[in-house]
Order: sequence, then C-alpha cells, then structure tokens
Amino acid sequence: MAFKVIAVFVLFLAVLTISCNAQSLKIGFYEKSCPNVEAIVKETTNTIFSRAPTLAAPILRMHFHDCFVRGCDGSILLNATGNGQAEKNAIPNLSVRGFGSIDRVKSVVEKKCPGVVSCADILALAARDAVSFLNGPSWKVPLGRSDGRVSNFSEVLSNLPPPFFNITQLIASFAVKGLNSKDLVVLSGGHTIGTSHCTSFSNRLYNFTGRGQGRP
Ligand code: HEM
Ligand SMILES: *[C@@H]1O[C@H](CO)[C@@H](O)[C@H](O)[C@H]1NC(C)=O
Ligand SMILES: *[C@@H]1O[C@H](CO)[C@@H](O)[C@H](O)[C@H]1NC(C)=O
Ligand SMILES: *[C@@H]1O[C@H](CO)[C@@H](O)[C@H](O)[C@H]1NC(C)=O
Ligand SMILES: *[C@@H]1O[C@H](CO)[C@@H](O)[C@H](O)[C@H]1NC(C)=O
Ligand SMILES: CC(=O)N[C@H]1CO[C@H](CO)[C@@H](O)[C@@H]1O
Repeated sequence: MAFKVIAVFVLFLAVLTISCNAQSLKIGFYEKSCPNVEAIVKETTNTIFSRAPTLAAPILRMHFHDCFVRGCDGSILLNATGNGQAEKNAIPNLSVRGFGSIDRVKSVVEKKCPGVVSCADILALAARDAVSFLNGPSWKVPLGRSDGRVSNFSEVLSNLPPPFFNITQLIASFAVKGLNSKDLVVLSGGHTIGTSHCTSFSNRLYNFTGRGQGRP
C-alpha cells in the first residue's frame, strides 16, 4: 500500500517540480556543462544517508518547503542577512534539518563544475535520491532551475499549509500552486517516510470522529 501511494506520488512530484518554475526545465540540462552531476549528487547523498539515515526524510520535506515559497528556487537554503529573517528562520522550518548536507553536496559539485549547477537543482536531485535511498522509487528530475536571491521570513506562513488545515483549506493551498486535489492526496504520500511531532496530529488522532472534519 505504502509503495503504491509513493509510486503515484513520484509522478506528481515531477508535476510539482515543473509547475513551480516559470523557466522550462529539461532532463539532462547539464549534459554538456556538468555531465556527472547526477552521479555526484547520488554518491554524496548516499554517503551522508548511510551514516545518518534519518536525514533522508527531512531533505524531501526541505524540497517541498522550498517549492511552496517562491517556487523551487533554493531560497530555503539562504541565511538571513543583516537584521532580516530568512525563510529558514520561520516556524515551519524549525524542524527542517539537513541544510549542512545540501551545502556539502554543493561543495562537491563545485569542485567538478564550478558555478554551473544551481542549489535548487541540487536540492531537487537530493530529494529524489533520498527517497530512493530509503528503497522508495526513483524518478527523472528535469533540471535548469535558477537560484533565487530573496528569502523572506514572512512569506513562509502564508504559503505553507499548517498541520491544522482542514481539507478545504489544504485543497485551496495547493490550488494556488497549480496543484489539484489529486496532487494533494498523492503528494501527501511523502509522509510515508519521516517523523512528526505529536502536537501536529494528536488532536485529530484522539478526537477524530470520522465525519469528514479536520478537527472536532
Ligand atoms: C499537504 C500539506 C502538508 C502539510 C500540512 C504537512 C505537514 C507536515 C508536518 C506538520 C510535519 C511534521 C514536522 C515535525 O513535526 O517535525 C511534516 C513532515 C514531513 N513532511 Fe509534510 N506536510 C505537507 C505536505 C508534504 C509534502 C507535499 C511533502 C513531500 C512530498 C512532505 C514531506 C514531509 C516529510 C518527508 C516529512 C518528515 C520530515 C522529517 O522526518 O523530519 N510534506 N509535514
Ligand atoms: C548559513 O550559515 C551556516 C551557519 O553559520 C553556514 O554553515 C552555512 O554555510 C550558511 N549557508 C549559506 C547558504 O550561506
Ligand atoms: C516580505 O514579504 C512580505 C509579505 O509578502 C512583504 O510585505 C515584505 O515587503 C517582504 N519583505 C521583503 C524584504 O521583501
Ligand atoms: C480533544 O479535544 C478536547 C476538547 O476540544 C481537548 O480538550 C483535548 O485536549 C483534545 N485531545 C487531544 C489529544 O488533542
Ligand atoms: C475549513 O475551515 C474553514 C476556515 O476555518 C471553514 O470556513 C470551513 O467551514 C472548514 N471546512 C470544513 C470542511 O471543515
Ligand atoms: C535551521 C535553522 O535555521 N533553524 C532556525 C529556525 O528559526 C529559528 C528562529 O525562529 C532559529 O533559532 C533556528 O536556528
């Protein structure tokens, strides 16, 4: 069951990837400029995940959080400058882990192909490799994303759906990103892996009445 869900979910992750980018992406975008990028990302992430398997799920989640705020532009990776607060400092990012892993993959890629591959593409590849590392399926990742330069703390809460949203609110939140209710169901299969804190769901778990409501 879990695998059926995740297999379909993978198809839609590709849709998510495409829908959040205005520029056209393509498979093999770095064929000439950095032909080994996919192998480098896979090898480096596999080394990281072999030592720290619990980092795989947070990397998938990081990709989702990146894509829902300003598109899949790597802006979640940016640090705050001056007294500004970056995306990663917002509440939903408190439990996002793995920033160091993406930095590490990027530095390995930089050694081979300096200034060629975007951080946003590296994150998209790492998320795919994280799922397949955990014996989930794999999928082709169209590449060619540009990195964003803006990371705005206050855009996170208005773009990322919180855990207490009901189904109507979740559908609306995905619709804003060009994703339909089937995409919502399928992408929720991402939760096949990883951990969550009890506060995010205990209310629904213990108070759930089965009458279609998000909360009592
Ligand atoms: C539909 C709206 C979504 C909501 C409301 C939501 C909410 C959450 C929450 C509350 C957590 C637990 C965070 C924590 O307690 O540390 C979580 C974890 C996670 N989410 Fe989502 N999520 C959504 C969609 C997605 C999507 C589309 C993906 C990827 C395809 C995804 C991937 C993950 C993963 C992999 C984890 C586990 C992270 C870890 O182990 O650290 N989520 N999500
Ligand atoms: C953000 O800050 C951390 C901690 O100081 C650092 O390790 C990391 O490289 C920085 N990331 C970026 C993208 O500047
Ligand atoms: C950040 O986003 C908020 C809300 O959309 C906006 O009011 C604010 O001007 C933005 N800040 C910067 C520095 O872009
Ligand atoms: C269930 O709902 C009741 C009444 O709203 C609340 O007091 C209680 O804390 C909830 N239980 C959980 C586990 O959230
Ligand atoms: C979902 O929440 C919104 C906002 O609180 C509310 O107006 C709506 O009736 C709720 N829908 C369902 C199906 O619970
Ligand atoms: C990984 C990371 O940057 N986490 C930050 C999230 O935001 C809080 C403040 O709201 C910071 O203390 C964390 O360092």
